[in-house]
Amino acid sequence: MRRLESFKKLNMIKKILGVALALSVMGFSCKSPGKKQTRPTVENSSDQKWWKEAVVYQVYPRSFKDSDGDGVGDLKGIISKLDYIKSLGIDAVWLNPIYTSPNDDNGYDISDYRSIMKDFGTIEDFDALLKGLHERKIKLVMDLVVNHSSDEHEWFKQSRSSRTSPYRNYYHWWNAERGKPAYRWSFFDINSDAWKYDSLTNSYYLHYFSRKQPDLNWENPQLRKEVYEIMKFWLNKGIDGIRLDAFQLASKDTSFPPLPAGYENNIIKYYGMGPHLHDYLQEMNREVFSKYDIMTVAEGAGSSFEDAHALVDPDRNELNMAYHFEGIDFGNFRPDYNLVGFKEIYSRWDSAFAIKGWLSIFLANHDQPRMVSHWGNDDSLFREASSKMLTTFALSMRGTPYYYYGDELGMSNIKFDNIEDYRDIATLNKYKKLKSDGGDLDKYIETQKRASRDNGRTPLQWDDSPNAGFTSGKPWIKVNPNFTTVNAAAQEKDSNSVLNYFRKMVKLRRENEVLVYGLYTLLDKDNPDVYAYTRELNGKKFLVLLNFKSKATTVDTGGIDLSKAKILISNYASTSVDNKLQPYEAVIYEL
Ligand code: TEU
Repeated sequence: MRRLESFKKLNMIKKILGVALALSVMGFSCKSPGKKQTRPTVENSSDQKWWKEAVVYQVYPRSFKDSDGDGVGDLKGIISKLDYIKSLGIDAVWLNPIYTSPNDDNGYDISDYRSIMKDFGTIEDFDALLKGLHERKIKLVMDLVVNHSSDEHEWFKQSRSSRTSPYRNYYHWWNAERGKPAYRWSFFDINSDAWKYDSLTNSYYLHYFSRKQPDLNWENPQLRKEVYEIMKFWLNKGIDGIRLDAFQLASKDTSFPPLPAGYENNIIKYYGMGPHLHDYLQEMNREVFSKYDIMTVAEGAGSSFEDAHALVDPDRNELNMAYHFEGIDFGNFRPDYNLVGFKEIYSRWDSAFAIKGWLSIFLANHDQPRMVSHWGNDDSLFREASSKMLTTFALSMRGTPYYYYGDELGMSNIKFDNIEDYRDIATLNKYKKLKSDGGDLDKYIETQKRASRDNGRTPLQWDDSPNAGFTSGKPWIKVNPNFTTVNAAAQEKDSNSVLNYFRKMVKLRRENEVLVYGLYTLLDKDNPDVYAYTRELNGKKFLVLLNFKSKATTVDTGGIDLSKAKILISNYASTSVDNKLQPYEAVIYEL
């Protein structure tokens, strides 16, 4: 019944948006119905924002560049590569967490929110990094993990010390004399159990992620105030944005009622968008965000368009943008993956945000396998062409592109054969669980070659010297052996390299507002091989053709006249202006 209602609501929203969109394309603006336009325009200059126009480059600090030979990337290492980052043409850097942490989950378990992890350097290094970025006109977005902290955070140490501690309610506790709390599934726990018994106070605490990542209790106004002060600490240093890690999980029904069996297969529906999430975000906006010109983004967007809209509708004063997982979860390692479905997902989300709100576009991040292995083809024959094709997609869609370090080189999955090579708690703990359940471990290792987060966390391949020039010591995780051929130094010298293609594509986006704000229209939607669309703004119209397959194919652009089409970018040395596409060919025409 509830599903039917929300389905009806969704259709209604779709209809309203569809009508509004059609009106705006036909020349009627929602804001000024009398204004006649023949083509879509940016309705209002206040709708134009730097964070919509930015290309965000994600740096995984542990693997970017090590300056002191301990095998772990660090801030000084990033500083030494600022000119490289600048040379990419990107506008903002998103840094994964760099705060003090025991590293149970590579920094996503923070034990002090105001200091820098020893492995990464000092607060002075941070200040120098921020200065270096700003001198190069690059903004910095920090990753803030406040759905949970580390169990080694002072708050948690105090909280667990006694039931009467003033910090007790900073976390979710369940007194054992009430019996065992209703089961909660955990992402990283060896027993998939999010309640951990603590004998010290004869109570259970909640941890949706690992045991060392207890969930913070957002119901507690004192905790919220502390978090806002932490945000101000970094914002007052001059950072330009905040990514809120896993924040859709922050609000919980604290009566912790039993949930239906198998609910963990639809975890966001049950854990996401809890009862007070919007209250918290509105308060956060009032207390913090509204006082700075910053970009704010939450990881996760609930499980429907309504959820996502509510997070980013500018009239609600919560966040600037969100990113949804529907696209990224539909990988080519899934048996049901197909390009028609992929196109349908991106088109559906685009249409839902055509009028209001803003999304990001990403094909990889630190929780995913490498872009080229996931969506393209990492065989040496096609690695370059398919990397460039995917870059064309990520930078020509509407939405702020988040581009993951190393993808600009076409880095691919490392595909470890042995569990000993893995470092990620997600892979390791699932392995342990499977082992104790007597599961098929070989099969598991095979799936991890496609899906493990460690595939995307190997060191950046700078050159062909030992350890790819990442470290003079022993890297914390193995370097992909293909670094001898796939590396930045080699690609600098080659004007047709994946790296130089990325730079060209960033420049094309920067120079053409149509790629940022333009109306997106899908073409040839049932074509199983080609993703084709137009982008249109202020009389400018671009056609994007992307062959997602390793064979030559054709596309039906519905009668678009290509006779005057100008090639703006293409990933092949020779591109014929017609409806034929070579394997993994990508081309953008101006019509
Ligand atoms: O990820 C939250 C999230 O939803 C992930 O659990 C994702 O589904 C998972 O990584 C897939 O294996 C964020 C961070 O991006 C991730 O790196 C952290 O491990 C996690 O939060 C806990 O902080």
